[in-house]
Amino acid sequence: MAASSPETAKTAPSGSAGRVLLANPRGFCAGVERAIEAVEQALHHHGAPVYVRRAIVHNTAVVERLERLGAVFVQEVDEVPEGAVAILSAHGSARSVKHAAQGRDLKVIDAICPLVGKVHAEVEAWYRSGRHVLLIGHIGHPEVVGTLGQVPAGAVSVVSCPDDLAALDLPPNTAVAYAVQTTFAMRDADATIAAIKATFRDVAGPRASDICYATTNRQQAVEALARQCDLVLVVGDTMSSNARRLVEVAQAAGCADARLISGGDDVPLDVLARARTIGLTAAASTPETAIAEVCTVLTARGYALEEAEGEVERVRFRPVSLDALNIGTLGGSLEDRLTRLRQDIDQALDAAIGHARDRDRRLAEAMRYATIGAGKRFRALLVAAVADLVGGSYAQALRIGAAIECVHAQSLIHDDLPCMDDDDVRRGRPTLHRKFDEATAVLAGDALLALAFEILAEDATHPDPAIRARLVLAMARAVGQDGLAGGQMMDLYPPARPSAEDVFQCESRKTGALIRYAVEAGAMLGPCSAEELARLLRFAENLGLVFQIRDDMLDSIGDAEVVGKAVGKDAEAGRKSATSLLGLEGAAAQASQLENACHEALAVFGPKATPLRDLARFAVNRMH
Ligand code: GRG
Repeated sequence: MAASSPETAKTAPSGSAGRVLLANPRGFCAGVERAIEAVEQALHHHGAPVYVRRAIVHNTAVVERLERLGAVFVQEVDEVPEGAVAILSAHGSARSVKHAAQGRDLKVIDAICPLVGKVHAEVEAWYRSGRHVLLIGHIGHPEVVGTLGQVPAGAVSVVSCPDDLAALDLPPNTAVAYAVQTTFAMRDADATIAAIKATFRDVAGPRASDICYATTNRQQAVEALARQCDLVLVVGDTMSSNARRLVEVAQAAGCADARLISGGDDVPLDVLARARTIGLTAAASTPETAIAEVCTVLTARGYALEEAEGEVERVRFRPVSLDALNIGTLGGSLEDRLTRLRQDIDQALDAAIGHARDRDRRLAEAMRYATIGAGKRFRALLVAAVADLVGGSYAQALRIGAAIECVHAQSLIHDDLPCMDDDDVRRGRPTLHRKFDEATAVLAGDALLALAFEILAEDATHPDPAIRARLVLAMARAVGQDGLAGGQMMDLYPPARPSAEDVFQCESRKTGALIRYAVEAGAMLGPCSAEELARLLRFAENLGLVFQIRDDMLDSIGDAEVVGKAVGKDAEAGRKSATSLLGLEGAAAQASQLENACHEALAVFGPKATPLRDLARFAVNRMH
């Protein structure tokens, strides 16, 4: 609260000094509220202390309040005692930070704002599709540091203004993509994006702006009122990038005197005499108490408060999952596990395809093109996670994962052929028949399918021949008439008026079968009771449907660059899908119900099923 100075102690009549226009919206955004709540919840569940790497949000008052509740703020995770709870800030963290936390066996909660997470996913997808990424942001800002840390060094260049482009050593024919720090100034980002488009010939960018809704709304709100004001006060912390941007926006909009203040104690009393109209706003990380303090000081000086019209914000995020506290023996966040598994699967596939000199080199090259260094590896991770849950071997799970990836790749190659979906782009690259030719695509698919069965049948996959036979049998069923081939047939030749049940059957075979197989195969690697198996299969059934529904939704709402393949094809072909049957909102609601059913099926497994829960969450929210 502001100290009671002689000036503030006297209360002047309301409106005699002028008016205060309160910008709308102002103050906390949904991502900030969610991150602060994550610390409070972690303290509630685990007791003090919990450790927080860096300021959870850029506001000293928020940090000090959480410190009083028992949070300990550190600069790096190596300051956190082994095994303790470590919370990562809302600005997002580099992968190396999570690896370091994993190395210390910390229970990690990632309080990253979901909208920053979206930028991370985009940057990774662009990097994986071979583009150099230009990140429009402020060098050294934690969000920028975290985003850079999602991909190898050198894959992203940070630019903050058009002039920075000249310093980049990139020829104009470089394929680039841009991403933007979520709290960047809109006007500056627009200028830099225009300069990028003028400099490079092949430029990709996000479908919707990366600058978050809260930054956009607060900048627009202060811009709208700044012109009428003699003074604009932005309540926020000097650490806060979005707070500083609000001052700049007010100045650029024509207010001669715009200042950043931390709270009531900081109100510049000396300039109030010159200010009849004061604009008041607050950064997305500023607590309501600080704004209220300023209002108290100003009303005591005779100003009347007036709410300006503005956007009503209804954005709410799901709370940060406290499940993430249990890393499980597979270790790390979902992204970390995926990164590690991708490397291991790539190695396993490379070894399985082999480098024999007496074999056809073009065929082997096409098989590698279709399988190595691409794809999310969702199904392989699923096998590994289920194997881990039942105490099975990672090496065996890896071989089964590689076999599944061969079948999956085969189905994608054939699906993309002109006689089926006729696609030119897959996983952000030319489809196999475009890169090679149709005959090679058919034969590479055949050879990959054979390779899958070869891997499963080999001794190294499991010492027990009966288990190997079951693995082979279940795979044959997953790809045949009751699986991928049957599902694809229903997709290509649907009944004249397909019912919801027809669509369900088609998707359950085309997509669900391989996902069910991944779970079933993983469960074969360790002891599993009949009840546990039934629950895992129920989980798999729901997960397969969620995965396909999200696929249908991405066809409507996805960005081709991020998804890695053409979008809008279902509508173009008049194909019945979850989205056309239920509408976008209905499909999202259905996906959410199915995700809940996944979690319900896993409930008995406790923390050990965390990686599976992460996969269900990923399936519902994925953008690619
Ligand atoms: C396997 C014998 C046999 C025949 C195949 C062509 C065909 C018959 C089936 C088509 C199956 C198909 C393409 C289903 C769609 C499944 C789906 C949602 C694929 C996308 O999977 P992601 O998102 O892809 O996991 P990435 O690229 O990440 O691996």
